[in-house]
This record gives sequence, C-alpha cells and structure tokens, in this order.
Amino acid sequence: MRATARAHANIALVKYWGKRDEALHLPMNGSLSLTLDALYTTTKVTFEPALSEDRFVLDGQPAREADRAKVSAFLDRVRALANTRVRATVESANHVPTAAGLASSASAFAALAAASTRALGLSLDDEALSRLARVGSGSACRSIYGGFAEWRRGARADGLDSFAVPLASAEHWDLRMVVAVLEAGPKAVSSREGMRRTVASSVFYPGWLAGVEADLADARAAIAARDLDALGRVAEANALKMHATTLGATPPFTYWRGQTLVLLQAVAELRARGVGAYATIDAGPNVKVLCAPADLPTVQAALAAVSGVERLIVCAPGPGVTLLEDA
Ligand code: FM0
Repeated sequence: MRATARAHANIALVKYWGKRDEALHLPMNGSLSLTLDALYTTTKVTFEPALSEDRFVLDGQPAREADRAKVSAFLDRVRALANTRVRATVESANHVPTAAGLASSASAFAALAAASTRALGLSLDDEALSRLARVGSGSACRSIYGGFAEWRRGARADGLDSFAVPLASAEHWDLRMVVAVLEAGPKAVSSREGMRRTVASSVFYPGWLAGVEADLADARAAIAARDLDALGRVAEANALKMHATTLGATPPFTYWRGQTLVLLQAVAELRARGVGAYATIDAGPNVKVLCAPADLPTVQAALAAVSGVERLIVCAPGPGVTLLEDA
C-alpha cells in the first residue's frame, strides 16, 4: 500500500501550447522535450484505510488546499483503476534549487502517477503511465521518459491515443541546458490561463499550429543526427512563435520581462562569436539555453553577466521516472 517514485522535470524544445480538451489535457499540437537531471520530485504515496480524506505534504509542510484537491482528484482516477476507495497520504519533495521559480508540475505528476499506481499494486506500462500522468498536467506525460520524448497529440476524444513516447535516451547525446533564473515576482498569467486565452482569441494561434508538425520533424531529425545547431535553431524559433501568440490574444499579454529579451540578445551574441547556444522560454520570464558541454563555461559567463540573473542552474539529460526502495 506504499511506494516511492522519483521523476525529473522536462523542458519542451517544441512546445505544448493549447488544449482541445481542458479536463483531459488533450493538446492542440504535439510537443517534444528534454528531461533534465538536476530538477526532480520525489513522492511517497501511502494508502491508509483509516484516512477519511487524502493528505498532501509538500516539502515537509501541509500543502495549500487547492494543491491538495488537485492531488486528490488525480488519486480518484488511480483509485478507479484499482477499484478501491482507500485514501492516501502523499509526501512530495521538490529538488529544485530554492526560489528558482521553476514549474514542477511535470515531475510532480509523473512521480505521483508512478508511486500511486505501484502502491495499489497496479502495473502500468510506460504508455499507460504517460497517459495517466497527462491527466495531472499535460507536460507530465513526457517526464515518464529520460532523454528526449515526444508527446503525440492523438485524435481521439477520450485521450487514449494522447501520450508520450521515448525518442532517445539520456545517454544518446551529452548536452547541457543552462537555466538562467531571473529575479521576478509571481507570474500574472498561469500557463493554463495563458493557453486558454491564446487558443480562444489569439489572431496568431492558427500560425502557431501551422508550423508545429514541421518543427517536430526537424527536431526529431536533429536529435537522431546529434546536430546541435539544427536542434537549437528549431527550438529557439518554436519558442519565439509560441510567445508571439500571446501578443495577439485578447487581452494581450507576455511572459517576458525586459531582462528576458536581454538574455535572448546575449544568446544571439554568443552565436555571432561562433558559440552554439540556443534559447527556449516557457510560461515565465526565465531563459533556458542549450549548448554543448565544451561551451558551458563560455555560456555561463555570458549569462551570468546579464543584470537581474539571480542564478544559473546547469542541467544535463536526465533519467525517466523510477521507483525507489522505501525507507
Ligand atoms: O512544457 O495545464 O503542462 O510543452 O511549459 O498542466 O496541462 O503546465 F511553455 C509552456 C506546460 C506549457 C510548454 O503546460 O499545462 C511545454 C509549457 P497543464 P502544463
């Protein structure tokens, strides 16, 4: 009745941006990501017949009610699979350097999916686990796998064909992704709200959708060929297109801060000096930079020199979700 799992965060190189079904987290487009070694969540799930409701302890503290309710709704799905009503205590620790302001929903729901199903004696294959994690948070379906993963959009209304598949393991290609964390307050628009508003109103959303399949094909080919310049070019262009859609929404918005653009310029200057560095940005102001291990010191120096950068987190390709021995 108890199990512990660890899952790592992933950063999309071709973004998930827009849902066709809000409840099931069915995406408008396919996406492709790199799982990272330095950012992960460890989650222990203990089903206890004596409990009258689910408990969620996050980093040693009782979680906010809204987060507890999300975890409980997710566990309802797992309980339905196992045909049980027993409640659980969920204890999670986010191993993200403190105050990094990085989203952890992908690693959180991938770890929760693996631990909760194991605790109830279910043995799901990766495809089923990916589908389950997706219902917690869309991007979580990619964190089931290490290295590079692709979330296939699927076409069915029930979501059975919408899950991630592995493209290449962490060992396939030794890369670095440097997360430049900016000093910034909480974001005004969540990724959920941002997606919803963009799909509903952005005049640029059709343009976004029109380019995604080609970006996915280019990214897959670049990964197979270990071609950093090809992968970096498509990833940076894809991220800029995603962020362009927010400016065409009603009301318009952006996740960028002034220093986001300064960081993009620093990356462009690195390239002008012959360094293979490429940026991507998620639903927040931070910039993540892809480069070869040999260029890491040069890239770190250039990013650290930008004012407002609070810290750099250096990541390499990381592993997929794993079950841990219980302490
Ligand atoms: O990761 O509403 O998974 O592909 O990070 O929980 O399904 O938190 F840049 C944005 C992630 C979106 C791109 O959204 O949304 C990506 C993003 P949910 P998520």
